[in-house]
Amino acid sequence: MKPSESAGASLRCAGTVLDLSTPIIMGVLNITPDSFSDGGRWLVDGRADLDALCREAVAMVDAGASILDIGGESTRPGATPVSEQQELDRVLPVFEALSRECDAVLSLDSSTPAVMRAAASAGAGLLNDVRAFARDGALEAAAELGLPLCLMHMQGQPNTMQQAPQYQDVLTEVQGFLELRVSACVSAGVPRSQIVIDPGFGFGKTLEHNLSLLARLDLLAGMGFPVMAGLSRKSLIAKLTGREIDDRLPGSLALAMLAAQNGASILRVHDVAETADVLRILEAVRNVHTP
Ligand code: 7PJ
Repeated sequence: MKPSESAGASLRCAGTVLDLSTPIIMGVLNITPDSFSDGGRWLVDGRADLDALCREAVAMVDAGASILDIGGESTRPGATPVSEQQELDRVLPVFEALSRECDAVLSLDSSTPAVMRAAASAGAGLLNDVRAFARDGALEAAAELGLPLCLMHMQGQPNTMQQAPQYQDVLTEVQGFLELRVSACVSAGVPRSQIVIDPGFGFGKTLEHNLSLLARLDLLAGMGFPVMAGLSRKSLIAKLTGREIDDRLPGSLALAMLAAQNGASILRVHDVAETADVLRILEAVRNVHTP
């Protein structure tokens, strides 16, 4: 089995170097009332429950997460838009607390330049944007902050993206979009070595589109950037297995294995300990010496 094309890559995350020579895990912490899987879990009267979050964050890190992804905007289809102030109120205290309490790279899941700047000051080590830094001012802010960036592909906007996703050729179009965003980043002064790409599973994609992207994730890995894959608990699992959200762990693990095998370097997941087992098994098979 071949490791990813970008094996050997590393990311410089505000004081920590993330080694991507084998796939690593990003644990998801959504500080929102309405995210599809952990929505409402961490918010009490509109504010983050910091004690509970710190316990969960430490548990995720102990279980094998190298990165924690913290977001204050739900991007599920039909989610209510969030204001800049609401996003700040939700995530900033979390960055402040977790940068003291836990030993992982903290990633911000946001498209909003002011939130990027504030989170970076409060300890963020990576910026993850489902809109690939296309919002006004986002790319400038990101380039100035000097953190690694994850560029994700999305067709359309969250509230309508799942209505009728359409592609002539999903692989070529996603790849073309990511190439354009990489060029924009490089022109803005972001080093190529600080860029991560992500096909955006479930963001303006039918089941068929998601499966094509997963089956040929090696093509994206071949672009020479580490690939992030977010498949955990997503609705493609429901379409394939009929399972409700709480019963999607087996499907999530199968998808995590396939993504890592096909070249993903960062797995964005809710179930960290279970995904860590998957990666242990994959690495053992990759490292076995066969005649
Ligand atoms: C993704 C994400 C993903 C990246 C979400 C959820 C839905 N960021 N943010 N990739 N999905 N980079 O919590 O699963 O797939 S929000």
